[in-house]
Amino acid sequence: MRLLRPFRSLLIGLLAASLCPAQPDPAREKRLGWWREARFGMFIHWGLYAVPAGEWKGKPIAGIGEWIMNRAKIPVREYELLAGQFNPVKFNADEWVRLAKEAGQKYIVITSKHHDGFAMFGSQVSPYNIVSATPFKRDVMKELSAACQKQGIKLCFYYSQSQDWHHPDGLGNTWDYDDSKKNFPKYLNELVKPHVREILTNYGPIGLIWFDTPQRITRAQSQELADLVHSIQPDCLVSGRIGNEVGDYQSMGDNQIPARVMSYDWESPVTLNDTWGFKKDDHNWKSTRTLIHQLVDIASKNGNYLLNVGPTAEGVIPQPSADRLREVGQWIQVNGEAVYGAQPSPYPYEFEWGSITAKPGKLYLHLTEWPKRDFMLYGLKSKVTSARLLAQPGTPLKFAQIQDRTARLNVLRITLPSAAPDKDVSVVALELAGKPVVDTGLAQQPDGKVSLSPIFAEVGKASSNSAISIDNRGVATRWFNPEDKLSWKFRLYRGGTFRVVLVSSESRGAAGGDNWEGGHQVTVTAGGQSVTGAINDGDRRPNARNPRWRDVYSEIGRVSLRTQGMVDLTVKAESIAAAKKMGFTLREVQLVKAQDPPAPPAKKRRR
Ligand code: H79
Repeated sequence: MRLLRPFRSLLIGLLAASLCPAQPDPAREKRLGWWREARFGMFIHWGLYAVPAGEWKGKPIAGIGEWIMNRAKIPVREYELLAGQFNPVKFNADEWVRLAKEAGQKYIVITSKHHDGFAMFGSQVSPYNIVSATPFKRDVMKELSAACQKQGIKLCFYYSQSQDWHHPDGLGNTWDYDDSKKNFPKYLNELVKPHVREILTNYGPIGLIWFDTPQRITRAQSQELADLVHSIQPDCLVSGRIGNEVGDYQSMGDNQIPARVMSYDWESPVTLNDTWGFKKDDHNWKSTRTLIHQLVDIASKNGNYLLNVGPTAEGVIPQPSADRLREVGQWIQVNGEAVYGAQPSPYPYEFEWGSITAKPGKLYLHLTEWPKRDFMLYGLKSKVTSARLLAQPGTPLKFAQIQDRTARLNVLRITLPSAAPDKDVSVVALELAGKPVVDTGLAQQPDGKVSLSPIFAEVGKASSNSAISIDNRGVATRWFNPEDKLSWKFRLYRGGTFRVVLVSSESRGAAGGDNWEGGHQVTVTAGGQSVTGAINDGDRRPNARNPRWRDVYSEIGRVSLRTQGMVDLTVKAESIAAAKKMGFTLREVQLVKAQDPPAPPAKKRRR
């Protein structure tokens, strides 16, 4: 059995390869060329919802701004009146496009029609559009198209194909229209397809159509829409949210960044504060530091970063957004080489110190924390021929590579200047002799720490009723059955005493309020030793990569691991508290080197 194991996985691999031949569609590959190079785009949510800006009849409406019609259940006849007030006299297409350029963004995706059904382009299909229904009367998309062509930015359109709260047969409006009477195909044929034809015909070359929330749409309907796009502009991409997996690339959930390198093309749409469409009371801006971290983290995992701005009803991109975008742009001025056209990290897992991107013959180490001493990287087998900071390209860095065959350990040690050249992310560019070859197995890191994400765990479900699943953030969710378990194998290089820390995660499902549940008793078994302890709400910190969902740290005990080599680790719950229906959400298991033996009691030391 043991002997057979490698062959078994080989067989499964071969079988999988033959079932899903890695045969990329040449037309799609061609379409994806510019998009893979771009890595960073500007999302713009702009529509009638910018007029109420989060407030209706004197009351603040909770939630994302562009949803105000739905959240406040505003009747169509009332919401329509906003068009008469929409007069964005400060709108200047050249300025918006210039801001995107200054930020280092290569494409703009703007809402041509959001769920509220109002077309932000001149249309012959329906008078409910910016040219026919507002005092402004200008086709802002024509102006943006001209500005984009002049400044070399790809213009792209968001289009809500399923939800349309204005059209009687569109989805989502159940307060004006009887849902059971809706004729969805009629809406698709009479509004969506003619609209899509217009936005692909009247505004020059379009980079992509960003469809969203594919509710109720059948595979045939999604396919027909994608075919329509490609028939008019063969080079125009279709986002994954067209539904039924017919898009050209995948879209992550809103504000979600996955926990690992993905093999496919993907994009994360991210808000600068907590809303997409402008809300006057939302001042919860992400820091520039967080934005740069997200940019490099996403690139390191094979994705694109689509960062949103929500202009006001006057046509102004809020100053805090513009300031941050320009700061990101300054960073890109120096470090863009490590982002544009970057290939993902050769390591499948995340590093606590930052992220890695690659190019042929090159690796880029994006250091979000500046090391106190030398920087060390384990597992790189390729020969490094040079190292330099992108911020100081004239100064080669000293480095050494050590290979320990018995420990199966490759160490790269780089000597860095004492101060970081950039306060947020400093990038070390390595030149390699050949392709990067790395040890991809889970392993202890140079600081002695072992971090294990559920995304790499073997999931042991106790029964077919077990609901446990691992989301894209790497969080084990729906863990209600204490018989379920997660297990990992990792390589230990240096033994010692380790604190066993379980990092739990706030749930992303629950809307508002407290969305975390603790009180579970959990056992971790590592190298044959078991410790049991409680998941408690002691220490909550924003997650560096997904700041919307905080991490909750619980230390449940210590284990002593002495021997180098492969170690088995299993997490199992003894009991799970599930009154709030969240259960045990696990984002990571950490073994942290206990630095010093516990201090002896104070009085003994003194005498
Ligand atoms: O365009 C942005 C969002 O308006 C759109 N996608 C991004 C890019 C989006 N459409 N639907 N959703 C996101 C999911 C929406 C969920 C919520 Fe709600 C809307 C949570 C709060 C408001 C629906 C209404 C669920 C609870 C209340």
